[in-house]
Amino acid sequence: MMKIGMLCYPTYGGSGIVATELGKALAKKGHEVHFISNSLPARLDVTQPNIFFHRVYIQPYPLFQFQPYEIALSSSIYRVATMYSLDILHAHYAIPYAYSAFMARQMLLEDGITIPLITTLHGTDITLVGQHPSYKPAVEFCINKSNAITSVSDSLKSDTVNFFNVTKEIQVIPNFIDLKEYDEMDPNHPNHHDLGCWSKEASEDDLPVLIHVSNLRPVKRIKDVLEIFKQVDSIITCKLIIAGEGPDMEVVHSFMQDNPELIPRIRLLGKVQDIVCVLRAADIFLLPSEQESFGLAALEAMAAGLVVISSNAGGLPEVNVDGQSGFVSDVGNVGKMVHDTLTLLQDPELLLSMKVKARSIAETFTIERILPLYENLYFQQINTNNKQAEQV
Ligand code: GMT
Repeated sequence: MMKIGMLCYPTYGGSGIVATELGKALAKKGHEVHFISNSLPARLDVTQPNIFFHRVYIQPYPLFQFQPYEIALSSSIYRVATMYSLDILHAHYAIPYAYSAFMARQMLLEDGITIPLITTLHGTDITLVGQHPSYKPAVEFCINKSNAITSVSDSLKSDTVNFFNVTKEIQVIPNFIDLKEYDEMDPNHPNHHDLGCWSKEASEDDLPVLIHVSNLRPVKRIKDVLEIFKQVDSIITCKLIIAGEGPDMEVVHSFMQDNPELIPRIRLLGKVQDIVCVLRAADIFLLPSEQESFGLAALEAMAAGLVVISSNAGGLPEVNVDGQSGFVSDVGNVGKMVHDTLTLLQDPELLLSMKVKARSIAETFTIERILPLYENLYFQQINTNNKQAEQV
């Protein structure tokens, strides 16, 4: 049994979801998992055995124009590691989690405690924000100071090596899903479109449903989502669900104002708790992102038996296999994405066979396959750390 400090964003973003699902699976196997974050991670239930949550409190002070979260986070990590004798720290997303974990590790060292740090790189910590001169030197530093580094796709690994001077090997451990949550979603299931709280309402008129799930940041190219919907709808009447909230919600609102005839067929759900339930309502998942290190949202859609129309950004082609689970296009090639969506909607047999294929590809990314990769890495790092401690 290991005692693991899981450091992650609590929000609906993919890195927090991966950290939470990983922690939950580790806890089920008997490991003690301590989540450290500024609020309770979205999918975490602290009443479950072996799960602990430690909130990072930031003391407001009039002198601070910006609240120093990184310092409060380092103090929390230090405190939890000491109180619970943690064996290992796992930081999800370099900024600020790997950086604050490094500081906490240095603080622990002063007390004679050595603790290995694993950093999982998730995406824009490398491809976007992490490259900004304000962050780049610190990101590079904390990557190199981690005892082990993992990335969620081959593409993100090569981006990391290309953009940063990385002195350590990066292990690719792909994201995963818990298929049990999707079991009754098998597209061959007789009630496939009749399950859940939302699907009935959505399918009462039997129109095909397109869906986009994201935190609506510019990187998701929401304009492309709306344009695909508009062009497809002009040929085959369909509906669009948008789940999630974010800065580009304004883009959605102005599109709706400019296209009032489409308003009845667009459903904005905001943040959604049970995404599986919502995916049940849809046929095709749209993800035309500018950057996407992996595309967990696409994998979740595939597990729910949806076909994916995506861009070829980053690691997306590693998840959405072109011509099998969906179709992949160059970023911004809305014309091809419209064509591919219409091809599917005009050929129900093709749509169904690709739904089945999407689900079977999703079945290669199960928690059962991925969990041992993380567990082995933890064991390795803890053993190396113990051996080094014995030699001192
Ligand atoms: O990197 C981000 O923009 C945020 C991050 C998140 O927390 O949502 O998303 C990234 O990590 C996910 C989980 O590993 C991946 O599935 C997403 O593809 C990735 N997002 C991007 O690369 C834009």
